[in-house]
Amino acid sequence: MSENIADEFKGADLKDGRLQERLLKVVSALADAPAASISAACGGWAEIVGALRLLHCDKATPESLLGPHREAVTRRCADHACLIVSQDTTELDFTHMEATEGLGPLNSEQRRGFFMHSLHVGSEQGLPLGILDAAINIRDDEHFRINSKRKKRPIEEKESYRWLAGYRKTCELARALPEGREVFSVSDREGDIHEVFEARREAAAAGGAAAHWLIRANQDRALVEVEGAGPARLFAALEAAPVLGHVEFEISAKMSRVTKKKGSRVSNPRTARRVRQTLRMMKITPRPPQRPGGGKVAPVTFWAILAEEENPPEGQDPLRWLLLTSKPVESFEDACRMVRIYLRRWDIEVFHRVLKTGCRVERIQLKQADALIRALMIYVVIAWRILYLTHLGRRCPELPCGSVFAEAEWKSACAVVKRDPQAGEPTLGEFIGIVGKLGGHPGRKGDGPPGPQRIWVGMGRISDFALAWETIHGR
Ligand SMILES: [Mn+2]
Repeated sequence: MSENIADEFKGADLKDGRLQERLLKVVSALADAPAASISAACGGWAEIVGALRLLHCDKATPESLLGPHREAVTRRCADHACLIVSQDTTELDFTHMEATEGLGPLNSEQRRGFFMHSLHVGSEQGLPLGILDAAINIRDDEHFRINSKRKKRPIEEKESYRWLAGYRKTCELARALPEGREVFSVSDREGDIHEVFEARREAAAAGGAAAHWLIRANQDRALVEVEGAGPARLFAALEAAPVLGHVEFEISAKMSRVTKKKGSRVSNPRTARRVRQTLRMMKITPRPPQRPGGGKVAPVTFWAILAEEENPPEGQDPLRWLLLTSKPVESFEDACRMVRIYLRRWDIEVFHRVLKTGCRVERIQLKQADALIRALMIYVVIAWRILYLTHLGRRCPELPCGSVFAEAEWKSACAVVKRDPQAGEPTLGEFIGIVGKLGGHPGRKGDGPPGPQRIWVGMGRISDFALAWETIHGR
């Protein structure tokens, strides 16, 4: 259960034995005493960054740094029947870190930074298993200038290749798993690209397992006309389809916060509520797009589900998603399952939030973008560990907390919070409550368990307590 953070970096192929040793030393210094596991990583990240200053070395590529973690993800995945790989892009803004060289424009030339396209892997039940990929894209200034002047082909369109690359990496994971595992690649509206629809057929033709895809539709695609069928456009066709039934789920208020883009108008903040959506479903064949050069693109047949909230509370926008999937949807239950899998996509938003707000990666001060990216690869793993721990605290609260935390951590924190240095070992659930409390979670009835951000802050404090504890009591 207590997987060590150092294990996530063991065997990093840095093509330099000394560098490799240094990386492991840094990471395992944190993983040994005083803080054996998670808070080691949290409390000691200044140390990691310090060490990364030494890693201004081309041999430590982002690929090689994340390699062992990726292997650990694959190993963990083998224990689960269904894996959900969500992909999404997040912007990392270093505009105010003037000293950093090698950054690119974000949505304007004045805003500097880069983009990260992540692949977050979780089980169908929501256990976070790791980050399969974190691909960095630094925009080229000249290219950006030409593109924004011409307004002919937005730069985003060219960058849409990342969704296809993400799907292919998800297929690689599917092929590396034991037989019988089901793997889904999930994305929001940005990922609505015909190339991805085609890619499953390509992957299947290449032999071995291929991942399914589940994508929220963005384009109102023209459909191949079928005699006697209804309207020939995607959205109208789904609206005209018969009602299959209703699906219900809870959403939290936070689910709207991160979807707003910087500088854009913020719509009604969403309230936490129970959502009831009406489901409609259809098998569809969109008309394939025209490719430059007139090459023929074969049509692809797949399934579409319209999930629509009919009675949202006053002042709230209805939740309405049109979902596309390669997974055959043959029943009402199948359609409900696709909606639930789509809801799991939320986990990647939380991951990005922990990375940015919790780990504050946008405040890292390093002279070169390359070094920044190396540091980021380590924070990616640390952010995942926070989510993993938060999840375990909720799902396995009865575990003894010593299975995840070092003795000095739980003993010192209990001494502070309970004002009783002799307190016995709490359960994981109870201890996560204590961590949250130290992180500013009010912990009143009805507040629910603490979220990853509170856990993050609480961990930082506990690592200091643990250090003091060890100084007084010895190891
Ligand atoms: Mn997105």
